[in-house]
Amino acid sequence: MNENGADGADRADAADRADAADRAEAVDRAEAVDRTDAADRADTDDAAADPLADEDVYRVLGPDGSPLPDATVPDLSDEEFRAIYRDLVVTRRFDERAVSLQRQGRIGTYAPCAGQEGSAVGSTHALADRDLISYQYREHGAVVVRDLLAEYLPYWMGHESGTEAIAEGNVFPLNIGIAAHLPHAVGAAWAFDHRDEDRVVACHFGDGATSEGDFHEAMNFAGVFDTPTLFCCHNNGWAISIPRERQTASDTFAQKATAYGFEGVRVDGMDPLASYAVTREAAERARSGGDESGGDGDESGGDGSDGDDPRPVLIEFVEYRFGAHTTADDPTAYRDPDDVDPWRALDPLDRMEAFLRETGRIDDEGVAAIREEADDVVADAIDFAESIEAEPSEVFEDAYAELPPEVRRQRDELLAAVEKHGEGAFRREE
Ligand SMILES: Cc1ncc(C[n+]2csc(CCOP(=O)(O)OP(=O)(O)O)c2C)c(N)n1
Ligand SMILES: [Mg+2]
Repeated sequence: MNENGADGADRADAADRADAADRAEAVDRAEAVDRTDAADRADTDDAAADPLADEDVYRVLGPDGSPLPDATVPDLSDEEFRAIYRDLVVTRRFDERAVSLQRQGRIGTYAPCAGQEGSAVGSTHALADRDLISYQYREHGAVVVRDLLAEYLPYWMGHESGTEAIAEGNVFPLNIGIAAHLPHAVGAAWAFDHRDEDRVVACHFGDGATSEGDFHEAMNFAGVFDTPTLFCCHNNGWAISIPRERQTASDTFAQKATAYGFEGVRVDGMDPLASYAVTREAAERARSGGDESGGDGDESGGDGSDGDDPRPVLIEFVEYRFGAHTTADDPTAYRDPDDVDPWRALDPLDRMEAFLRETGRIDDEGVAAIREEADDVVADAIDFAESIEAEPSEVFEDAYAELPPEVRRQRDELLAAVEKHGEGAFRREE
């Protein structure tokens, strides 16, 4: 019997009935989820509406940039405070221009970081240059602090050289496969420990990454083998359209460290000075097990360590992404634009600038000079990146020391096609 015959019609009917039943069940399930959601939202709405509601989040600066009454302001020189502000401003300027370049077709998809500069910049200032940074794709501020913007921007234009160059500044290539870089970061930290190199790894990832197996495997390994790893979890409230309350039933992301036998701390990621202070302390703990930073003499460290072994730390940076997930995303499809306003009031640039002004470390002229410098640094990076000639065969260069046969075949095919059709056939017409 062919598919137009009676058997076919019966089968189609049966399939329709099954579909209808499935749909009814799916609707029931969705309604049940919605009901639970509504109950959950009642719990979480307070925190979303008031970013300052959580009291266990470490802060140095209040929302207006004044140091909080009980806070310890990090012991930095005026120059160092201004350098943090300068890097925040460069990162914001880079972000604005990168989004604009994408809209003009001059770079590919880009992941904006506005709102999240404080954690990336503050935490990187707390590290030594020799410490390794492994990041997801939104922590551009870390690259700015390492002074690698010009080398890095080409990545977003499709040039492999962009990821190769930043390795020189101890920054691993960014990672799009969520959480896949965490085991590598832990491996690098373990190697530092084995070689008695005094280096830590700061590994950045998002709240969404904590739902991946790689996160748990990396955390477990780090806890068991005492690797000097800082797990920098950027809780920006969203993993694309998935809100934080659908990501985990844990109260906090920091508490996940408890299960792996090490410490987890929460810090305001929109407070650059708090991000600095917490990372500094965590890095000392990761280097030495904390003894140098005033340990209490408890040999066990209370966390399964042997006293002066390096210990990993999980830092939960509580923050918010002001813009879209990437330039390919429309956040109005899943969140109310008004929800962003309470977080905008905590803008890390405004708070840092207010702090510097209030403490007499900067004036109008100083702010204007830094903004001008930021415009220039970013403009120069764009000029540099746009001057690079595309070389498609670069994609084969840096992943393997020796190309596997299948990848070698693909490279040869590309080279043969370039030979046959000429380079121009592979370049975008201007
Ligand atoms: C293994 C894997 N699964 C899914 C995706 C698609 N994806 C890209 S970004 C993203 C959300 C990640 O959210 P989060 O870790 O919170 O980082 P954020 O984008 O908020 O900085 C997802 C699911 C991916 N890149 N890799
Ligand atoms: Mg996120």
